[in-house]
Amino acid sequence: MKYKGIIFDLDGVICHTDQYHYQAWKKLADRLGIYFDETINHRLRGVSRMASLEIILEKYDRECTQEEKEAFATEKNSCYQQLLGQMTPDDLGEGVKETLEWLKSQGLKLAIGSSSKNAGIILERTGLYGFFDAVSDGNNITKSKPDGEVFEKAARFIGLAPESCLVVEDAQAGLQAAANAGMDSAGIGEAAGSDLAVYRLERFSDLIEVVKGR
Ligand code: B16
Ligand code: MG
Repeated sequence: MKYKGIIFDLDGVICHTDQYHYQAWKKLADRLGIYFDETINHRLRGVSRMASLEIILEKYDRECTQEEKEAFATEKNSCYQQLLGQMTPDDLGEGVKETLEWLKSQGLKLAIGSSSKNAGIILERTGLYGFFDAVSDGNNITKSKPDGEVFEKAARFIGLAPESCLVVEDAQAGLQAAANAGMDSAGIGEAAGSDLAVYRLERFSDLIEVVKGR
């Protein structure tokens, strides 16, 4: 097989927490009277919490202090975590569990590479806690996607060189991060249409054909 390990983005690839991010940011934006819609939300995919807040504040008619920004981010995160509390294993994307199990049965090392600081909660809620060989997330990085750090660390955690790893991503920032880390990537969802994606997945289970080299 061409790859020895696969590093998965979490939000938008393994499960669809993107809708919860949207609801939580929308609640904050509405409270502050800031215009926010799905198009602006789109720019938040894969980027860190504070970078997401900066994008939302572009439409705010006043300057905020660092303390205010931190309070806003905390407010959004509390709302987001409440929404995450409703998640169950049924929130995994279609074919995700079966495909992950098949990949594992082939001896591939599997890791998470997510910008989220809530990755642990999400994995727990969806029944995947402990399934992956390693989790590299928003808690162990200093630079968020599109920097390659989150994937470089994931590869290090599973003991593999970048060229032996394939990244699966739904966001442009994530595909860029994979390229910056020297890794091939497979795009799913909107990222499937990006020139940066080496492989284009119509569905998650298409990964099986990719690793078989077909
Ligand atoms: P949190 P991913 C990313 O996760 C999300 O796509 C992005 O929208 C979010 O702002 C970021 O995590 C930080 O999340 O506020 O939970 O730390 O796609 O890299 O798995
Ligand atoms: Mg994502």
